[in-house]
Amino acid sequence: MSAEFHRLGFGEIHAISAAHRRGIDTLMEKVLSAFPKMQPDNSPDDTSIKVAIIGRPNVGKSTLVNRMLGYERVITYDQPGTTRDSIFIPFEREGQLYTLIDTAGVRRRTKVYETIEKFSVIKALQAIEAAHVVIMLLDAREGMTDQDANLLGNVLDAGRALVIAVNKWDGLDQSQREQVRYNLSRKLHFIDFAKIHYISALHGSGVGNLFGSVKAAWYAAHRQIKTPRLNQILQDAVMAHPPPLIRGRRVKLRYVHQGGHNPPLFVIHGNQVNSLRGAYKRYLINTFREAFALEGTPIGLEFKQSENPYEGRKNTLTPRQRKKRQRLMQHVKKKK
Ligand SMILES: Nc1nc2c(ncn2[C@@H]2O[C@H](COP(=O)(O)OP(=O)(O)OP(=O)(O)O)[C@@H](O)[C@H]2O)c(=O)[nH]1
Ligand SMILES: [Mg+2]
Repeated sequence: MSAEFHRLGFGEIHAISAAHRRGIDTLMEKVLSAFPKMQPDNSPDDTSIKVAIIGRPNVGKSTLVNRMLGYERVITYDQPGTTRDSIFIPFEREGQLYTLIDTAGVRRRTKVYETIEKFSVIKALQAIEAAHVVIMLLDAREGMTDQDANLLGNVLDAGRALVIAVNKWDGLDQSQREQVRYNLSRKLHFIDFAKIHYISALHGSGVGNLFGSVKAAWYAAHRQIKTPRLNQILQDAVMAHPPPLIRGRRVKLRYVHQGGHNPPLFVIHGNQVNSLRGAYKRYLINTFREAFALEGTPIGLEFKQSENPYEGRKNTLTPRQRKKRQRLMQHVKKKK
């Protein structure tokens, strides 16, 4: 049957059955492949820093994108839901290539908007995935809501470099500003690595400074640190504060190397390392962060028992981040 159609010379022929959904997927793939991809792919010649701007509807994401670009590229409007889909915009600033990703605001969960809500969350997650650095935009007049905390949790889960920008700073008087600063510093206590900027996307104040933090965060996330330097810092840290005794034996941290980047992952070999608690891990993370100026990026730690290097090969990054997220959520809900 197909062969007969072929003879007519129409080009490629797909045999389908619409009623039985046979061959439809292949057909759709073929049809869609003819269209250009919506997103720039991660080709090696794309050296731009990809920056996703995320936040609730109407916080001023598109206004910020325009302000960073220096011209009106995307539509802004005083109504939630103005931006409907992620938009990738390449541009250059002071010799550095960037791709800004304007995203649709993540909506509150309601029955009526359920489909839109799901769509916007999926789109935001994809933008976070596609980005090197996320700028999380908050509304100064509303502070950090549960929705913001959820979204931040997603950024932490993805291990993305992060800059926080508190927008609409122009509308606040001095005492309101102090109040906002105070509330946020308490609520963002668990994300101590991210720089916080107070900006007005509308008037432009503070926007220029974002680029410095974005670049620093990108650099920190991609940095490769030499093993001897790492070990020197580890030994100094252990000397200054020895790890705890477990069942009468001291936990030994013998050796460290970098196991990955974006985010940086440090793999530490030693004895009884699985008994190490959160406080000591945080101490090590803070020490590495300070020693190597790892600003704006989460840091992962992985521990390996020296006796058997293949035992307990576990990536502690994701559970840590999940815990961190839980703590953050509890914290936010408590403070409400
Ligand atoms: N006062 C003040 N208003 C701002 C600021 N930034 C944005 N706005 C206003 O906030 C409204 C929403 O701005 P948008 O940039 O469209 O917001 P958005 O986050 O892109 O919204 P969605 O696309 O719907 O998610 C507009 O009326 C902006 O003029 C700011 O810094 N100060
Ligand atoms: Mg918008």
